[in-house]
Amino acid sequence: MSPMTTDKVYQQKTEAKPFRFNEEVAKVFPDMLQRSIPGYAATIEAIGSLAARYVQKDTRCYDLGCSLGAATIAMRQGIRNAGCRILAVDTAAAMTGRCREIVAEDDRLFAPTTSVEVIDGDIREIEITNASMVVLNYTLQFLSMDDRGTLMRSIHDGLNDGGLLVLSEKVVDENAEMEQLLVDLHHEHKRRNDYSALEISRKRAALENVLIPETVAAHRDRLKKAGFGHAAVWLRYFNFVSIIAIK
Ligand code: GEK
Repeated sequence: MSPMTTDKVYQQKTEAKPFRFNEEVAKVFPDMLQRSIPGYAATIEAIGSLAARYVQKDTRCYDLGCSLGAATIAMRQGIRNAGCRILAVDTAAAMTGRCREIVAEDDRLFAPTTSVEVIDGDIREIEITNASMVVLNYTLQFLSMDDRGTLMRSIHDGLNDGGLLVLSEKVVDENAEMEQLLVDLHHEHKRRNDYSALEISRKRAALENVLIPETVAAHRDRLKKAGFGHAAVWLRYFNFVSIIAIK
């Protein structure tokens, strides 16, 4: 992959606009995620390890809201069984275009056996079948509450028995004081990663009404209602969590 381009999106912005997954964002996206989401790299690493354990022979894996395909590549490198196919889905053409280039580079370098199909599509309309692993890495948070429930049920129904869901999300705390502390710690983390106070506040405003976080309890409840018997938070870093659920 080419060297990472630094995220300066909110240095340059003058007018306030809602956050969009456009070409400007796609160009700096790996840098943006690494510097903004505490624990992002740990999540990608764990997705590889989990793929090695859970992906069964001749099944499908889904990376829903794949962006540039970081989780897709991690799954592909982790998979130990033959006959698997990864479907990587995103609505943003700027993301899928670059994702295809990254997958092609991975094909060229490693000639992996697992095939990858990058789909320009809405994850609310994708049919999930014969799946042994589904990844929703910081994507569910962009859907409406109704769509979240419907998608979770269709993921559950499309997973084979013993199949795994990885759900990573930004969350809110039930307690206002704790929430303020976690938000402050996150902003301090971003400042340590060289974002200015102005960039942080502009990004925060842009994400308002675009990214709607819920509590961990709400996620657990939805997973349970969708039919997942077991769910565990395996990572929490400030107000970012990653949950695994097994069918
Ligand atoms: C990673 N998972 O690097 N259908 C398809 N894609 C969508 C939809 C939708 N309805 N809504 C949003 N997206 C990645 C990171 S980023 C996280 C995921 C973030 C897509 C959107 O276009 C974007 O690419 C992605 O979800 C969210 O592991 O930006 O905080």
